[in-house]
Amino acid sequence: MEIGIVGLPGSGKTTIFNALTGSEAEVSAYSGGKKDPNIAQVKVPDERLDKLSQMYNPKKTSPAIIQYVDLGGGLSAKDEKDSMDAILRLLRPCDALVHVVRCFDFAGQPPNPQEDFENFEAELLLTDQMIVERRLERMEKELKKGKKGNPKEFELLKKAYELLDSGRALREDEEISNAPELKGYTFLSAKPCIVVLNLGEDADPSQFDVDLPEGVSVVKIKGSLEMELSQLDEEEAEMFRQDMGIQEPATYMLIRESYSLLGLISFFTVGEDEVKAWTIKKGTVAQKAAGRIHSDIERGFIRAEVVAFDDLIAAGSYQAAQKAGKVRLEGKDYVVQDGDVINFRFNV
Ligand SMILES: Nc1nc2c(ncn2[C@@H]2O[C@H](COP(=O)(O)OP(=O)(O)OP(=O)(O)O)[C@@H](O)[C@H]2O)c(=O)[nH]1
Ligand SMILES: [Mg+2]
Repeated sequence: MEIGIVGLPGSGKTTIFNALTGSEAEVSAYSGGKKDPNIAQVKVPDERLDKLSQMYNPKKTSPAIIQYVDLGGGLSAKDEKDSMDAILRLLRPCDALVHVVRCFDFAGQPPNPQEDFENFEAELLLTDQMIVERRLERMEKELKKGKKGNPKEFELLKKAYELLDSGRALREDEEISNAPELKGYTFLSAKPCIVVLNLGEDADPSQFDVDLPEGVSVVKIKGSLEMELSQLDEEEAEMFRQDMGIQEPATYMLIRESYSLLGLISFFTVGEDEVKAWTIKKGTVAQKAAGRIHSDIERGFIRAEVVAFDDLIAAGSYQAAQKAGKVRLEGKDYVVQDGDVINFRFNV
């Protein structure tokens, strides 16, 4: 999974990026223009994977991975077409956006999270509207020339335009945000969005709230504090957390929120070589899930041998789970459940 970190200049994007990834990217005092994005990958923490790894003692344990991309300077560099295109190229593969909103005093400016949120949201909408407009114009020209184009795409773009024009994000419309005809466009406001309220170290989180449009979720993170903690070694960080009554690293909370917002679940494959977590959308059927591992396994799918994580752990071993009748054979249309341990049988 890939997540793009966006927000107004100086809102603390790089600070949050560092907090989430344990990186030490340079935090600028309002430098803006930096061109190169910061990119880092984090492992998705999952106790179930740890337990399976204890059971199998494999050569390799592979957690799910999230990649975070922090865009230097935000969207506001869009006066040059080049940089806008560069931003879109970076954000295209992202499954979701984290929108960082400043909730700390900066350079004598008190925070105004509601206004900041709305301003940046408006930038997202405007960016999309420009893309839609450009495309519609071109399509209309081609229509006049007698070219047919794709009528469905045309109709969806019109609908998108109206939505944006009324100040609403494309993510609010299920048809538009999922339409295969619009996949190629990288509409930023169509991506699921989590707002991170970036709080100062001493802030009382209950003091900050923002009214958000439908489908946008919010987490509160003390960015610079979490950044410092993430740069300590595990033990030290844990001591500080206990002292301060912080239950877990902010990154855990954000990952959970991302999974829930995107409707993601995990299944596991196990063996002596590798125990691995895989991320899929809720509702994915067994044959499609197999395709995450390899297209050959999807194509040659015969059956899925499935045992629920809890049943496997309760039984103590795979053989014991089989004896207890907990290992089922499922067909290609079986809907994979969170925590399923799956052995795919296939034939190529
Ligand atoms: N007090 C306080 N300051 C913060 C916090 N987060 C960021 N800052 C400060 O705000 C300034 C901007 O932080 P960055 O993380 O560089 O913000 P950014 O959004 O990446 O900035 P650009 O990339 O320039 O758009 C820095 O001086 C940070 O030290 C916070 O939680 N509390
Ligand atoms: Mg930055």
